[in-house]
Amino acid sequence: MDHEADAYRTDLMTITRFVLNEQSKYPESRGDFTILLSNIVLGCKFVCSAVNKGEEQKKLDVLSNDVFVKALVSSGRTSVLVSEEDEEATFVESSKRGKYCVVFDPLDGSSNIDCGVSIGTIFGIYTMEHSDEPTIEDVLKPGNEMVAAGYCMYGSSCMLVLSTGTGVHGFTLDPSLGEFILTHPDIKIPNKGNIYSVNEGNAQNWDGPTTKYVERCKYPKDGSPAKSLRYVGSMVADVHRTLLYGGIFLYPADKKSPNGKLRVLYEVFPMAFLMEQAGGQAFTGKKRALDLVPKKIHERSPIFLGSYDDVEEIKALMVADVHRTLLYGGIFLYPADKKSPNGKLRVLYEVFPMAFLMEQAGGQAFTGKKRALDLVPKKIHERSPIFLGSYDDVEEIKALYAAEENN
Ligand code: FDP
Repeated sequence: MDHEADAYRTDLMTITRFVLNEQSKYPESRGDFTILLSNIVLGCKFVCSAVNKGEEQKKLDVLSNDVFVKALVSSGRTSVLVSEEDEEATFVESSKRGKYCVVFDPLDGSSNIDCGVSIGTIFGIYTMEHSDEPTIEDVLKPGNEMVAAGYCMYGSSCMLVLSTGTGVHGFTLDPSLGEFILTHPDIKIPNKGNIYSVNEGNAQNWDGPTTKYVERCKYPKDGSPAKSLRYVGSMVADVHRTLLYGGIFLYPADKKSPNGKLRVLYEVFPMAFLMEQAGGQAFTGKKRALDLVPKKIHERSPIFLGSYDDVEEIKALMVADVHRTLLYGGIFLYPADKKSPNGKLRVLYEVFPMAFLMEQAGGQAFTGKKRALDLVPKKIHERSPIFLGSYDDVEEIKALYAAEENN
């Protein structure tokens, strides 16, 4: 008899026991998080059972949302809820309020329900840092302020993947016990994977770096084998596979959807949080995904997430547009236009650093009016038109602007 294996099998680490253990490391904690989580778990068990019964999509969407909202409100531990299903945020009545805010998609990937493909619930949790009346600002916060995030996947088994900021842990629902049991402790994503996951049907509308990246997945230049394409079209399933096997999942910007498709608060942030906790990365095409500051609760963002090295590659391609100019000369421009009189690029963290590099490399950076580095931004996310690159090339555009001014 294998006593060691038996000892493991009989020492059932339920999700509640796991969170209580974590909580005991913080003497000041009063069990609020455990209570909140047990209500999220209840919602997941309900959805799992409804999915298994084969409820139709429309009914399931509404049912799942109702169950989660009611469970979260009745936990007495929440103040603001944001659900994919509800246009407005829910502000919990004062007698039932608690210190947490939960953002969630009760049934993500729901267009897959009627054909039995895996779908899931995604959630992220913030804490309120004040005891005043809750406002929408309590959830319009960057993902790096989340205290926990996770998803539950309803597939061949029902699995809940959770991070409270100390690694990523997977719990599988044992239907006979009705409990989520720890089956995948401390999940780490491989540093590099051999799978890419994207809706290639949108390829004709992608930008240059995204096209180039996917091309490289198929025709690697370094002699490595081509990556396999896997795309379920259900975020939880695609991200779960990426987390376990490595590789990259992307839903990039395209000409038709400049912000991509996926929602910042309850899709991008929770998955980015889990990826980072598992040793991977999540990038928007411009910056670390968790550093986004959403302005609206249903805001979208492009996303590239997965294995550290794979995401590093797309990051390099995204900055390569400017890098190429630096190495080979020529000019890079993102000018003003009638629709965007200030162009698109942000002064503080796009224009200034690149202008600094150009000047240090002997080139120039010009806004159409003045030396870019002489701008004095009035707002942190201010934009400016920019022309940067080889000294003489920028000189030419400066002359054209000067001539126009003199006319
Ligand atoms: P769905 O439309 O089925 O709800 O954001 C929702 C989502 O699914 C994600 O789960 C999934 O990754 C993505 O949309 C799929 O989008 P495409 O159909 O455009 O590929």
